[in-house]
Amino acid sequence: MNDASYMEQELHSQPGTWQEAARIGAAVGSLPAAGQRVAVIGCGTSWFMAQSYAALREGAGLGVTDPFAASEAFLGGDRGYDAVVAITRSGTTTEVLRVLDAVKGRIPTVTIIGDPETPATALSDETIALPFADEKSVVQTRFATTALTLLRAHLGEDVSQAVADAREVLAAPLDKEWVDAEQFSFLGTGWTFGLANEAALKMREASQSWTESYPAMEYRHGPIAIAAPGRVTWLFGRAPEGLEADVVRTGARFVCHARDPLADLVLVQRVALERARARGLDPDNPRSLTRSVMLEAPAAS
Ligand code: F1P
Repeated sequence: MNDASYMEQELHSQPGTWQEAARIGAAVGSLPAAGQRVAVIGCGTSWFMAQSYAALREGAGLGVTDPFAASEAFLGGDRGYDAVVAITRSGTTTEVLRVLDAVKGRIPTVTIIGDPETPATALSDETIALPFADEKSVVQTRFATTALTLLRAHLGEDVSQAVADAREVLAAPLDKEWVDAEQFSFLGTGWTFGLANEAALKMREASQSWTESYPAMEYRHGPIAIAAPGRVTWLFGRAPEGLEADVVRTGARFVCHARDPLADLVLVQRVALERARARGLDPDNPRSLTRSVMLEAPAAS
């Protein structure tokens, strides 16, 4: 892998970073306790990981857990949040910093962060640093999945099957049909809806591909009109009854694997990388994107 892109190197390191995160997650004491009302915030990829965590935590009966894009977070007093969990690889994303600043002293915050030497650390009551999962590529792969693995382990999940499945996915040949397809719709239910959103974003960021994402049961409520030969409908997790037949009838390719859904996201990362290569794009420096979005402070009046 001499001339491998950072994205390639980073996405291939995931089984190892997941194992490390699982160790930390199982022991960490700063994440919200069972029963607490929690808001989870992030931007871009980190927002989608927030969606997955929220569905897992609330689904496990551990308390109300609401995910927000940091720019659209409603954390007012009458919502009664006991804790805010922020997810940010860079620690410099303006919208995340604004939320941390706004709730300081009012709601306890814990930030899962890739680079702890950044402003988010001073603005957070607690941090969980994952510098071993930080990345050089603009397009995030391992930080996001490693943060989510930490959270899954903290919720009591055994992630060893996910690690094993990721290893398998990284060694498997890629289906050429996925590299050539005209369009992808990604679907999920519960925690895998966040993964579907992230898969669609990854393909857009790395390879400028046309992608969409929906809760699986929403797909028949209109978006299935896009499904056609040469296009792919990719479902994370279990397929709702009858969905596969409905998609197959359109001529689109239906993809749904039995493996751990987070490992299936690794497969999509690989497809995104191959599509970037096939189009002569540099996935480490995607068009119009920066490592994080840093907005200027409004001028003082
Ligand atoms: C979040 C993020 C990335 C996105 C883009 C801009 O960054 O939105 O997900 O790919 O590069 O930044 P962070 O807050 O996790 O550092």
